[in-house]
Amino acid sequence: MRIVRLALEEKQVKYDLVEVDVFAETGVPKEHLTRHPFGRIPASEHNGFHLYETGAIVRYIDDAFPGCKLQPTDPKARAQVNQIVGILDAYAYQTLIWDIYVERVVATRDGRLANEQKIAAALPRATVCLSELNRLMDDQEFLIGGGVTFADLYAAPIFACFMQTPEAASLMEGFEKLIYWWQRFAIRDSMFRTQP
Ligand SMILES: N[C@@H](CCC(=O)N[C@@H](CS)C(=O)NCC(=O)O)C(=O)O
Repeated sequence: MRIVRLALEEKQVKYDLVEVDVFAETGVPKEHLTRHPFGRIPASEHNGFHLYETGAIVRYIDDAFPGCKLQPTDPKARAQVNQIVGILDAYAYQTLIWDIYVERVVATRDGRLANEQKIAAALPRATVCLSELNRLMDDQEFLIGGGVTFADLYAAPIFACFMQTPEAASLMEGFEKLIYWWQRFAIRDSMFRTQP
């Protein structure tokens, strides 16, 4: 959901946020299933046009509203953005968020023991994710190209959580480009304005 909010903020599109707790003990609120039949977030509505699925929503925002373009027009840069988005969705989200952040930070907050086996098993996968992001990114302020793209918007919410874990310090060692990117991106206005 933060990815969609970041896209709106970066393009300076005004929006109303409706918070839905899809993890509620009582289950996904019934009325939310009309927005998202699979009971997930995010879902969006613009002038009666309803969407769910992050990829569809952010592409619609980028195409339908003025402001900075979040996808490069150069075919190679565009493909690189899509590749990074794919890596984040398919591998980094599960590994860095569910296997490491949720077990290390959320579990403690919820008063349960971390699943150390799950964390240990995730560490090599985390290294592959981080090393690939560091290798594939440009040597600039943003992951790909000279401006914000979907690559940054998909990566930033994951890093905002993962960097809170004690594991992050050693896992990030040596990935200088990625460290520099995160230092710069973490302090953008859009990040402050979308803090959970
Ligand atoms: N393919 C969906 C995935 C959305 C998704 O999994 N959202 C998470 C929150 S980040 C969720 O709603 N999880 C609730 C659940 O797994 O029950 C998308 O890209 O929008």
